[in-house]
Amino acid sequence: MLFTQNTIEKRIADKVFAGERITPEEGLYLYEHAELAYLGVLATFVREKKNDKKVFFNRNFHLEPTNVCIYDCKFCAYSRAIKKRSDGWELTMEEMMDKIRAYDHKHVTEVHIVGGVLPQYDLPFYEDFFRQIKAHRPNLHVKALTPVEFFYIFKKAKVSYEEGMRRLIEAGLESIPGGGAEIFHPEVREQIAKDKCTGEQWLDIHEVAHKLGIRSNATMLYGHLEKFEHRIDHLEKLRQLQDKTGGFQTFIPLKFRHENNEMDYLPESTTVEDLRNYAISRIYMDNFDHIKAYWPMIGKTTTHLSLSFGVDDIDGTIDDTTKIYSMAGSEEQNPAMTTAELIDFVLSAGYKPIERDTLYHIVHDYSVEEYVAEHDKVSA
Ligand code: V47
Ligand code: SF4
Repeated sequence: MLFTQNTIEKRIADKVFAGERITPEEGLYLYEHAELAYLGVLATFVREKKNDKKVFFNRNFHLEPTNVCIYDCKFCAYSRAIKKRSDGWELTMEEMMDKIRAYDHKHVTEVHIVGGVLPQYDLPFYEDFFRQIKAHRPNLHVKALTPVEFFYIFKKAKVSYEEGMRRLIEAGLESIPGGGAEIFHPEVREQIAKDKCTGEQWLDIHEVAHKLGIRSNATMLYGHLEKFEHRIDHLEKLRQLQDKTGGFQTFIPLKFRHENNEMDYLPESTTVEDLRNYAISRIYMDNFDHIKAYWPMIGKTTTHLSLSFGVDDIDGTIDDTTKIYSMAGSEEQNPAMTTAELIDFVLSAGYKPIERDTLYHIVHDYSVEEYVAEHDKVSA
């Protein structure tokens, strides 16, 4: 039997099965004491209640205008300082539009745009870029920028968060990815990402976006200097904002990868800790519909396992050109899975592959019988 009477595990399990929210103290207890198998049972219960056996993926591509950055986050293997800018890339508008046009005849529904922060990539630049994308391909969803960039470009343009966000939405911005969150708590943030926007500013900018009708994601960079208390503080702040706005779609835990950065002396978290973290996130974030494992970062094997620990979204791209993780030591040096591979990947774990658009409308259900029969024939 997994639970003994009158234990705190039993109380937490009763709450989760009854659909009640667990407290920060209970969340901390789970991080400090709970075993993986127990967490898997609870997280799977929540996951199946919200999303049954569905595993969502979408067809997108990444575009990174530059990897040169005025900031100096200690965990970042990807950026180059301005004084070393010749080692990096800085795309012009024309080069960026060429990258958009390169997907003209491919079935993609979303472009995910993030990168380093540099003065030439300012508010008018991004307004112009988003307008050009939408003029060229109106149905391509623009998911772009994080509060790290928003904070900088709004300040430079001397506009409020609200005015800046309105201008970008008018130009074509449709949703916001989850990056830049790292760990909100200043005790940790000041050590790993001290110059960029604070945790409060990150949350305020997402709140403004939600109020203007934009959906967004949230991340947490874990497995470095933070303690479990800092993770719970982070989850709690997101859960509170979600209660207020309902604007978050997905929570994405990001495992710290330690190669080629200033924190390479730290060991990486174990796979068991990664799975515990997915499960606790699923249990704690009761007002988030989705938990995503970003497979180019965590690797295919852990992603497969994560489906039994609360994860229902694997991002999934036909061509992932992001360098953030391969440069920091991820198993996936050239992350790309074809749609057929991705579907196999999900079916072979016993789940239902569902292609979604950015806003989780179902584009195609690949679990229907004809497809599974066809798939079995092909793989036989
Ligand atoms: O904020 C940087 C992280 C994030 C490392 O919203 C690192 O759909 C691990 O947020 N080890 C950017 N992580 C990426 C991001 C993201 C990715 C995929 C999908 C979505 C989404 C969002 O990458 C940064 C930072 O937390 N990061 N360096 C590293 N060494
Ligand atoms: Fe710049 Fe982002 Fe890297 Fe920080 S994580 S140095 S803000 S590119």
